[in-house]
Amino acid sequence: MSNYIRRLVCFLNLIPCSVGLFAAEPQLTGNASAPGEPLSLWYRLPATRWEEALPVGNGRIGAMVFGHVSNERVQLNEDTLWGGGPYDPVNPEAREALPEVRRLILDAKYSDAAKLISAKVISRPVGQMPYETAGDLVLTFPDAASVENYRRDLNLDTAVTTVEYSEGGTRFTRQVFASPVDQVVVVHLTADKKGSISFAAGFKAPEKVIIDTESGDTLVMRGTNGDAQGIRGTQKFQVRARVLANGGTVTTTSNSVAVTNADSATILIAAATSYKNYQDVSGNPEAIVKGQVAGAAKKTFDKLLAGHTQEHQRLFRRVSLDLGTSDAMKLATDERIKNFRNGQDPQFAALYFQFGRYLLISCSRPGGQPANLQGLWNQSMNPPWQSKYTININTEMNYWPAEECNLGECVEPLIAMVKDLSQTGARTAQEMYGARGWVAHHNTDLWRATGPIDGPDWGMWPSGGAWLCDHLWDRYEFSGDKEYLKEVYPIMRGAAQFFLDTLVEEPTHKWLVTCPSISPENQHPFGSAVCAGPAMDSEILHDLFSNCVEASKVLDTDADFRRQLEQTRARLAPLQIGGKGQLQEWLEDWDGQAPEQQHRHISHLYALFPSSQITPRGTPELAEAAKVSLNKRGDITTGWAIAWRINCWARLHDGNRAFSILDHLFDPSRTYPDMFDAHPPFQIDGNFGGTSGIAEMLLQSQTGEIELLPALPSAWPAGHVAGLRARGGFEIDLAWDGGKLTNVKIKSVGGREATVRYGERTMEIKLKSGGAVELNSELQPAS
Ligand code: FUC
Repeated sequence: MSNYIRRLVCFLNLIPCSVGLFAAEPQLTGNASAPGEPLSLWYRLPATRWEEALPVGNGRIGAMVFGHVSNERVQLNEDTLWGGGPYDPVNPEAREALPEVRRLILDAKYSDAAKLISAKVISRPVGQMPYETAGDLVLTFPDAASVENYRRDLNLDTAVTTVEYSEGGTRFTRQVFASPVDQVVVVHLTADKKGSISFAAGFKAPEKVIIDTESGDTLVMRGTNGDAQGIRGTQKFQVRARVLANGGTVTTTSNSVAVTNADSATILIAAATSYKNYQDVSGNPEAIVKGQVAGAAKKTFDKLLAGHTQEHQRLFRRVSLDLGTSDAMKLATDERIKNFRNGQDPQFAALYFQFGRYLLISCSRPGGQPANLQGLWNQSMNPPWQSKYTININTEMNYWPAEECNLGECVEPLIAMVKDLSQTGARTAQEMYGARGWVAHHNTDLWRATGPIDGPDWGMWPSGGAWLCDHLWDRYEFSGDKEYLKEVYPIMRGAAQFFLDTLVEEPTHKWLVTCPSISPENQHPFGSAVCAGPAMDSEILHDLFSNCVEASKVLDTDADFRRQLEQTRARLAPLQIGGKGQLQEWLEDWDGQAPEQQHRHISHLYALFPSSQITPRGTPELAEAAKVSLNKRGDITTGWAIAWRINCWARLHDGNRAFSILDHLFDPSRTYPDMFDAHPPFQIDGNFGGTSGIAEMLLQSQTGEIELLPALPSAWPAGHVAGLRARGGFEIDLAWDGGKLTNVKIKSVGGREATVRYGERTMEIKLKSGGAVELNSELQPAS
């Protein structure tokens, strides 16, 4: 069958359309003009692979748009579409085995301990459930001989992705966005000549779906989620696309909707599952998506677009960043990534920063699921690491930029997940450890599984839930909202309670330590990662206990528990400096003998970032030790691990070192053409960690002071940032020139006092809620 006939057959819906089968794209000339828009990603050609497609999302549903001319692919996601169903993976043999595991570890029989953990402690099943794709919407257009002036872009300010091209003298435009207001993905097709819009829409299905049409204009995909790890898929899901045309005709076959000679067309796509919460999958996706499509269909396209843009900009426009511009920004985005190492593109860092904020707004909004390993965007039924929540670094990193970059609301899905984990984790604490409180190990999924998974060297780590509690406290630190703190305090308290019940006394110093545990996911020199008292655990517990102590004071509650925490905190293993001058990763000085000296995880550096237990001014010896450890680990590693190092060097006030590592993050080996971070493969944590790193270079507030330009690199001699947030409830605008602060404006949201620092100079400020002050480079009131 010739290509032309195949395409005609497809267009007339005689056989189902699918990606690949009719993917003959026309001859194409890209747009050579240089728009130089500071807040757009743009390209001269369509995406040839998923990591070139552009993401849109409303926090719950998302799409990856490829921008193909003849066969457009809009890959869809819904954030509760995961494999399996409610399950409890706790290994019933764990509780009896744990005393023996502890004895083996304290006798230094680490490999034997690891074997026993594999046999009796690791969860059943050994893995957790995968996040799944919701399939593709495929649009097939009539043959085009040649196409000119092609361009596609993603505008971060409007949160709309647009494809434009000219064909036979007609200019075609396709816009796609995911509306948080109307809960639909909207695809809008127009042309500058009437009657030019003709296409057929179909779904390309993942497993177990039935595709149908309804009401003469609507495509419906009904499905069941996948089984995984022996857990049956018990969710139903539905994706529904209604095609509305202006002029022309709309016809359907059993599995496609065709539009012929319309002036314009709008496709409204809704997606939902039967997930109500981690224990209940009795929802009615059909009722949900029907309601959403019907609601959106009542509005004009212009109204849908205006509502969407306004809601996006409410969050996005809170922060602006200018690091300077150059001719480099006139290039297409993929070309800028390739060229970045040649220097002279300061604006790319600002674009990366704003892309990170765009991604967080698009994948983590109140009411939805938190950002997983790929945020919201995944084209597979079994993505890398199942695109779960890896809580030994990756999930936390996703939320590092949130508060500082003025997106506090975006943390709400994470807080809701931690609340769920405090319930499932209470069962795990009780059944596995016979302990009160709650525990979560190194991973979780939609079903809030909290047991140790994968194997002892990855899963046998009890501090995931405790680390997540940092974000509960940070929300209070940045907002000062006591009502909120009252709600989350019991969750923080429960996390601390678990450790009060399970810490063990190590024989040498009589410190209280976690056991069994690991320093994620690094093997020590004795044949395993399993150990007692890795530094990271003491550091996390130090913060958890301190935050609970502070919270109980703010709320004036729980005095006995507070005392218990203070006493236990005093007996945690301290930060130690090893024989090579390094910050020690384990209880003993094993660092120099560990098999992977350049391991991607820098778990013991938690004390430097995200924690503030190590600071250059407060603990200079430890800060030096942290430098030794960071230098030994090296700068070049996986995407997220590079991002962690940027934040650490910013905390050490070394802007040029932080910038040189940023350079590695922007390398094509770590940044895909669509600017998604490459572990590789795609993992979104590097985007968020990089965004946080850029913010940390400009502003820090973890020591009780608001520190301005603490790690400004020489590559950004002049610039301006507005809207960053500082702990204590402050909003900061600052400008600099010649590498020096020129002025700063500080607005108080919470009405608290603050010390402002620039280099060695400090200034006390006292502001009422809503009050603002402007200071000059001397930190004196600006005239
Ligand atoms: C941790 C990391 C890996 C990867 C995975 C999702 O296990 O060590 O590099 O990021 O999470």
